[in-house]
Amino acid sequence: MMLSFVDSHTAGEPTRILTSFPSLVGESVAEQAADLASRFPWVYAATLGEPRGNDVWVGGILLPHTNDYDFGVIFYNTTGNLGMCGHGTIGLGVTLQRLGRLGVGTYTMGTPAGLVTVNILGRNDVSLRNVLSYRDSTGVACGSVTGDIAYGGNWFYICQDHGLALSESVWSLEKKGQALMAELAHRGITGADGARIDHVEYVWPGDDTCDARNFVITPSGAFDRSPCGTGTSAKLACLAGDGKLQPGESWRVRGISGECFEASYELAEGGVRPTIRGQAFITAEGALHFDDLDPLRHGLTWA
Ligand code: PYC
Repeated sequence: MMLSFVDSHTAGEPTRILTSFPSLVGESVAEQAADLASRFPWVYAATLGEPRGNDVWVGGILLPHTNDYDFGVIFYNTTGNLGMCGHGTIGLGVTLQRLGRLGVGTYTMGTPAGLVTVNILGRNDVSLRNVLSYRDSTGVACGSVTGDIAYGGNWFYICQDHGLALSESVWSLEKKGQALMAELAHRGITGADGARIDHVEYVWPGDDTCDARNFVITPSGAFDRSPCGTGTSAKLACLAGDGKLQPGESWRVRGISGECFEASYELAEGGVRPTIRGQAFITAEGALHFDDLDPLRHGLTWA
């Protein structure tokens, strides 16, 4: 079996878009994502994990257009499906330009989390108007820290009183973020309707070049090299709730790679609709090979 792909990075965070994939069953993107998980459970580790990648990668399976949207996508990481992915959307926009399928303009994108508007602004420049984002609870204690629980297409625990320093090694921050994520699950702290919190976002004050810095742990346990589009969306919902950012006001967040996303929001029923703008660059394209004779064709997973 062979699958065609295009790779890109958005602020250092890699995205691998599969441009050929067997048809998935389901009316909605959420149903097709469920079909992917049940019939192709190997795809997560095989297309993103070792030996073809590692747990930093986010993948996307491109779905054909329907009457409801111009194109669809199921984002995933090495462990399973993501509801949405902001950096992946910016990477996908640049990938579709590279393939000659999109030019500068505005398009609708179906995702399991809902409809997203994608604006191709230039060759490497993309913005997205994300799904409804909202804060579910504020000041939730977990051990020695407190955090807001908010949704931006995925569920986040957003923590500012962590006492951590950005000068600390990324591996140490990653380990602490993983431990906090495990502690949230252990204590039964969830998003709305018992949704699993699968991202932890540490936030620091900004400086004269940005409004905030962040460091985000993703469901695979790896840290997001970019400022995380869905995490930025969740944070915007919190800033709006606290009256610290007005609708339409620009907010700039710098991720651990040093690159920034520009963000703003509109008020919407039940929350905010964030707009996130960033840049992505193509890094590779080709075909993944899965040789029937290769005992490790479905990738390596470490316990
Ligand atoms: O940019 O939304 C994002 C994202 C989610 C996981 C990794 N990146």
